Amino acid sequence: ERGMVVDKERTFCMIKPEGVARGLVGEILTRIEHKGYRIVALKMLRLTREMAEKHYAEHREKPFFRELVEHITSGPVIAMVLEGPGVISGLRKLMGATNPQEAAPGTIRGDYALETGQNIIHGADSLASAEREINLYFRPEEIMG
Ligand code: RTP
Ligand code: MG
Repeated sequence: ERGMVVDKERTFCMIKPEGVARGLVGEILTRIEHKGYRIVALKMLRLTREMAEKHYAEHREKPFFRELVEHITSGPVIAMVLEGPGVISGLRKLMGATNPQEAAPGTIRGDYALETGQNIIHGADSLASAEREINLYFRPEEIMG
């Protein structure tokens, strides 16, 4: 049935190194779970340069790419798959704007960050990105049905 398919929407989410280092993992997971999204996969890992370059491939030509890869590989991150109705755009709303100075209070970036390069959390920005990123970090058997 169509409703079932929509409820099973999945996205990829990452708590970036500064979020882990600052002890915000519990707070962020709480917000995600209280909203009603289901965590269906979760791991802590440190990205290799190769993984980081794949993850942010869309930004390869940007002036900040080098800095971005340095940053995301600088410490352990939490990678997750989240599930729920409208979770791709819903997670982006919980995160707030890319520049935390423009992110609304009540959002994760709005409440806990001040710099674009230290904006704590990543979320896939489309269905295609979500599928690509989930496959980059997780094998099918690591995702709970
Ligand atoms: P993300 O991919 O990390 O979830 O962030 P986003 O969609 O909100 O923003 P995006 O445009 O995809 O940028 C990816 C990350 O690159 C860093 N950034 N730096 N210096 C700059 O102008 C600049 N612009 C973006 C940020 O850390 C951003 O999250
Ligand atoms: Mg992005």
